[in-house]
Amino acid sequence: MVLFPNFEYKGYHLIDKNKKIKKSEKAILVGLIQQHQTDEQIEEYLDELAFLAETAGAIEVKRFTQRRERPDGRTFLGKGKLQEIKQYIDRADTEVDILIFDDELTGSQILNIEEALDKHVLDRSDLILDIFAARATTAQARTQVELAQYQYILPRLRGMWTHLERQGGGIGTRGPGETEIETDRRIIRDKVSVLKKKLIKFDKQGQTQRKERGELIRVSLVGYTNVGKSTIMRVLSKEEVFAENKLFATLDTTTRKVVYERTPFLLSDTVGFIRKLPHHLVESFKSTLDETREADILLHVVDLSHPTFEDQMNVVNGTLKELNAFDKPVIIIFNKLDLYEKKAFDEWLEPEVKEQLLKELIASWKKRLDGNCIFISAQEKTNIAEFRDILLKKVKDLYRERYPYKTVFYE
Ligand SMILES: Nc1nc2c(ncn2[C@@H]2O[C@H](COP(=O)(O)OP(=O)(O)O)[C@@H](O)[C@H]2O)c(=O)[nH]1
Ligand SMILES: [Mg+2]
Repeated sequence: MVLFPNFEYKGYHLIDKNKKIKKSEKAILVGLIQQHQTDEQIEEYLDELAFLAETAGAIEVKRFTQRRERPDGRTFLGKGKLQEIKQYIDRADTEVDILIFDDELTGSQILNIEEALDKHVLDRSDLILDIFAARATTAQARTQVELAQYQYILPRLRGMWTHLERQGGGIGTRGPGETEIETDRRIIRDKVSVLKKKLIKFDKQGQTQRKERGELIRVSLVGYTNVGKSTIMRVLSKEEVFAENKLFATLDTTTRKVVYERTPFLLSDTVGFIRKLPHHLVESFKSTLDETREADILLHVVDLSHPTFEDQMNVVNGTLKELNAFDKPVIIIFNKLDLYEKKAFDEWLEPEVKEQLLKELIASWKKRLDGNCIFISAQEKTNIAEFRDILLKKVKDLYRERYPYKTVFYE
């Protein structure tokens, strides 16, 4: 019998046990800088990677970056940089358990770096999958994550086998041949097809549920992770929704019926987006994102206080395009106005000057977005009434457009 190389070995995922990062593991973060990126940008990206690592339970001890046209085929980084990292690891006063790369690496790149440094290596997709696996609580989310994990592993099988072979210890005297790898591939492909079938069932259940909601207008909160979607959901629907200062606190879609001025509509909160989201994850989360795809109005929430919020807006728009959910009425919700004010304005600034600066900021975005935006603080409940009015008007307009002869939903 062929041994399915399970990934406990040297830290690879064992799907059923998931969780690859152990609590408080000390991590080195590594980023490759492409030509067009500024130093500031790469710091922001690594800040995000650090936040992801922290969410997964690891602790950042050091960052390394390298400016390179493109990654090295074999080792991702250049030899010199690897050596520099090795020297850091070997120092007596440092403690390192793992390396986390901000990009997706190939199986053999991971293997080669692990060999060179004798430390576990995770790439960005690994890390995100790890977080998703830990956060998946419903059967549907678990199935979706598991599918994404298998699909991520499939092209990397050979690297993992080679891994076992080179490590030697106990797994068999000779390395696996094509047949063994082929057998494992078949096992994984079978698993993938079972999971896909399972997801189709969830899809059907979701479709039925959505059909039962009839003609209610559907509003969906979308946005980058940690921008305040769930907090806004809570403010608008006055119900307890889980919000947390962590990435991907929400993995499932929550839908609530909300009624303002006798106008009912459905409001949904769902998983957030992030840059370089593993493609398979987007694929397998399609049904969770159906609510977004089928929404009538999108509320695109933006964390105004984040230094790269415009970047994040582009990532969200790109993902929406990928989901075929781009072509809908959108209101941009610039959230965390309170935090923005704290960060952007000096304390001693005259209130009038502050007000003027804010006015200009708002005016310029209103102009750019054709008026379809609002600046709020969900936490401080600033401008919530105005936000509601804008939303309500959009909802009512849609009812009028869709059911011109019906008067029940609006005045
Ligand atoms: N300062 C500030 N923090 C906010 C605001 N809205 C949300 N947050 C915080 O941002 C974090 C992420 O919020 P959450 O609603 O979970 O974001 P989600 O990932 O988009 O659903 C939480 O710690 C919230 O308390 C706001 O208007 N101002
Ligand atoms: Mg959330």
